[in-house]
Amino acid sequence: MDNKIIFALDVYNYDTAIELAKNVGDKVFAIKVNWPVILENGIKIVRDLSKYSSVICDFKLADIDNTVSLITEKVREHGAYGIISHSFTGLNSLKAVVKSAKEMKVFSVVSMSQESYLDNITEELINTSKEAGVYGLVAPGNRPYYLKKVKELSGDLKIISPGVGAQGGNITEAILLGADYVIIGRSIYNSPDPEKTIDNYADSINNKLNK
Ligand code: BMP
Repeated sequence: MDNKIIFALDVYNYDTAIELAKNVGDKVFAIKVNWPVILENGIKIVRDLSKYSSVICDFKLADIDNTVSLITEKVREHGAYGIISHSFTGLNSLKAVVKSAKEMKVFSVVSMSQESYLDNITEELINTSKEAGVYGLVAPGNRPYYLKKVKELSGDLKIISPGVGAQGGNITEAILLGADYVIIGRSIYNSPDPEKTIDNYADSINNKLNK
C-alpha cells in the first residue's frame, strides 16, 4: 500500500514546521503548506521542507490569468511538487496556472469540506479542470455525497481529500469512496505523537482494505 496521507502543516513557527517535517516526512505522500506557514516564514520555507517530503502549496489561486501565472512561477522556482488552485475562476485562469506550473502538479478545488456555492457547480468545475489539463482535484473527504460525485466524473484525475479527522471525516471511508490521498492537519500536528498518529491512520487503512 503506498502512502495515502498528505500532511497539512498549518503551523506558524519555523522550527515547529521543520521539526514536524523531519519527523513525519518519510511517512506521508506530501506535506501541504497553506498561508499560515507561508505568511510567517516566506516562500523560501518550501525549499527547506522539500528536504523531508514533496511539498504542495495550497494557495487556492483565484485571480486573473496574469496574476495566477506570476504566483505559480514563483512557487515553481522554489521547488514545490504541486500547487492548488481554485477552478471557479474559469478556464483561462486555470489554463494559465497549468501552463506556468510546467512539471509541477496542479490540483484544482471542485468541492469543499464545508458547504459552499461550489456545490451548485461541481460538475462544471470538474469539466473546466479537465479541459485545463490539471493533474488532480480537491474534493471533500467528509462529505460522501460530493466525494462520490467527484469520483464518478473525475476520469483519470487524482483526487485529494481534506476533511478527515478534525472535520469529522473517516480516512477509510474517504479512500473507499475514491480519494487517492487524504489531507490531514490538526489531528496529526495537535496530537501528542504525530508519528504514531500517522502510523495508526496507515494501519486503519491497511486493515480495512486488506480484508
Ligand atoms: P485539518 O485536517 O486540520 O482540518 O486541515 C485540513 C486542511 O485542508 C487545511 O489546510 C485546509 O485549509 C484544507 N482544506 C480543507 O480543509 N477543506 C477544503 O475544502 C479545502 C482545503 O484545502
